[in-house]
Amino acid sequence: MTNDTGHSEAEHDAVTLDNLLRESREFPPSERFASQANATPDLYRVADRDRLAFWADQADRLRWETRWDEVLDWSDAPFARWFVGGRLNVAVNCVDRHVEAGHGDRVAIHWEGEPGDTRTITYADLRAEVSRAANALTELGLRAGDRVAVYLPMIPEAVVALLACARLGLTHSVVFGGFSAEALRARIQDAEAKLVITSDGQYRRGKALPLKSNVDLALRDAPSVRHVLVVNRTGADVEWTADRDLWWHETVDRQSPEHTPEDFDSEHPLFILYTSGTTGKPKGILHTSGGYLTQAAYTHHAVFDLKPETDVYWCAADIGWVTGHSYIVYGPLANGATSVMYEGTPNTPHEGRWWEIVQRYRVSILYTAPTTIRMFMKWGSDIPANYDLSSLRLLGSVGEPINPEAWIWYRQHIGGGATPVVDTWWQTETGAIMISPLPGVTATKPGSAMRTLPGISAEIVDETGEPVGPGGGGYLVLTEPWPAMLRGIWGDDERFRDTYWSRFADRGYYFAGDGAKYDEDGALWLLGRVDDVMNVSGHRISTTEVESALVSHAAVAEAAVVGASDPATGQGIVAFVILRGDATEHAGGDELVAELRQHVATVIGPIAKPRQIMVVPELPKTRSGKIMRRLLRDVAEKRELGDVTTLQDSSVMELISSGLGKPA
Ligand code: 6R9
Repeated sequence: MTNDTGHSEAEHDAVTLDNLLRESREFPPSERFASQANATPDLYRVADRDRLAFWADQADRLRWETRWDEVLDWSDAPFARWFVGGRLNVAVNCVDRHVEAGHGDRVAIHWEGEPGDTRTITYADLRAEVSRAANALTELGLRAGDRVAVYLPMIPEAVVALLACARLGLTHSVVFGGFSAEALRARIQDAEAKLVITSDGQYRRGKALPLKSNVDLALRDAPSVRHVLVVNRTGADVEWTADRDLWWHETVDRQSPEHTPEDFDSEHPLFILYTSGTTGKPKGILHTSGGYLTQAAYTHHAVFDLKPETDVYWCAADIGWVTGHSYIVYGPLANGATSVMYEGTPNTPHEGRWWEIVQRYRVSILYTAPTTIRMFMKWGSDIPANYDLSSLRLLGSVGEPINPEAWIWYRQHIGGGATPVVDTWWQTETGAIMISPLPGVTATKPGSAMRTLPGISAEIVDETGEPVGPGGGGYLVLTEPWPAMLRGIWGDDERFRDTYWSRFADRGYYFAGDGAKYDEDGALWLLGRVDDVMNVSGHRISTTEVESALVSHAAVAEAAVVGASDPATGQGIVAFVILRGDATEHAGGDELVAELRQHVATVIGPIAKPRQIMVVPELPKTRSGKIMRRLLRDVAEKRELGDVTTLQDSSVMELISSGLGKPA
């Protein structure tokens, strides 16, 4: 299930994505935008002159109870310490200090539920709610350093839960509400969470779906959990375990709205967020407090040009994704922004739902993913044309490379042909945006993330770590530590070094796992993952994870999974399976294939359901027994086969391609 052909796979990716680089259109910033922009060209110069002094200036965006003595301690690399000796409270920075500065009446969150119910939460309301929740968690016996799993839909309590954890120094671990009970269990077990915060159910596509029932399943084997705090969202019947389960409204609402915060070390753990790796077990990416919040706040200010008094900002991500952490919760709230938060799907009850929301709240900044933009393109430009979108002044994209055509469509049909579009590259591991145009400064090319932000150092290097010049392609690396960088993988230092720091160990570079290329003008183009992690609608799913799920089904002997490029979702999951001897009589049977797809959805979550499953007699393997996914991808993408010389038995490809692998 692993492979040893990483290098040739990267070259292969570079070739297939080469057509992205034919882009010659360029959009310089308008005078009007530039004259009011938060970012200035000077930022690059200041940061280049003295990087650490630049970051120290950015840290001054925050309120520190004790100032730091040293900006960066890199003596124990790759374990960084930023703003050493500094102490702060993250929740106070996101909430209380805005109230104290006289902005208690400013709306923090305009929330809209899928059924159409709404809530308006000011900074003063948020302070009261976070304080109540913090008092409740204290009453439940939680103490700084304990882990709390959060498994919630996009409701205000999700934001409140995260901030209450931050306020108490508890480490939250958000698990996406679309993940299965199995996935939840693995994450709870790994972090040894003491509390799970969930809801009875969630609204999706006009239906109330259960959520707590997954928690009940997960907790059959998760002895660390003492309590489950349940938000009443849908009113559905739920099973109840006495002494363990508690209603949010009974436990939180009766608490005092006053809570005296403590301060915590700059390096106090803030959250763990699990992300796919190249082996089956998800990695718990660990983030800490001071450096993370500094970079989240700075990037949110500079890249989104936020003016807290006048902007209405909407990051339409889920809180279970790192984008939700940094750009729904921590960045915007640290900056005192007014945000929109929407619970449901974009086509419930109609395909204009988002644009209705933009019109209603006069949204000025919108941040979403290319997969969503492509879906809107498919639905047609006449839908957004029915709404007044003139309030929009900046658009952002994140999650995967944005195709130039989607970029152009986004700017034209959503941005009225006038707004800057910022394509932002970053990862769960980087914590905050790393590569992006600066609106008002950078002339953008559709499809390019352009260049590293001031204060960030990246390179594109070849196999040996040598930087490639203009026009060259290779591996994206980060060459200097940055404040929001991950501090490790929860409970697995070795895997942390191995995954990110061993590839270019002699140079001390962080290996991002993405291929990238400079065009002749030096603009940076991301080319997708070079490892075995797929990107499906912006979700990272490892091939191994899906393979393991397939192999866990009684009928499957062996499985190989590849991400094939897909016009709608970026990549689609295509699986090749070898059936067990006694199952071969249904070989290729539609029923079995349907069952296998469902099985993967149950084990990992619906997002990981393969688009296609082909039953094959053999899998292509190298001499050392490793599957050559590159060839399977050729089949999945209906291309001519690449080099087969390292195959153990080259005839297997004929077997697979000749139709024995019946597409289903
Ligand atoms: C924030 C986020 C990280 C991976 C990353 C890369 C891809 C994200 C991108 C992009 C091209 C962009 N990615 N943004 N690729 N252009 N603007 O997505 O975090 O879920 O950890 O995924 O997503 O491949 O390595 P995460």
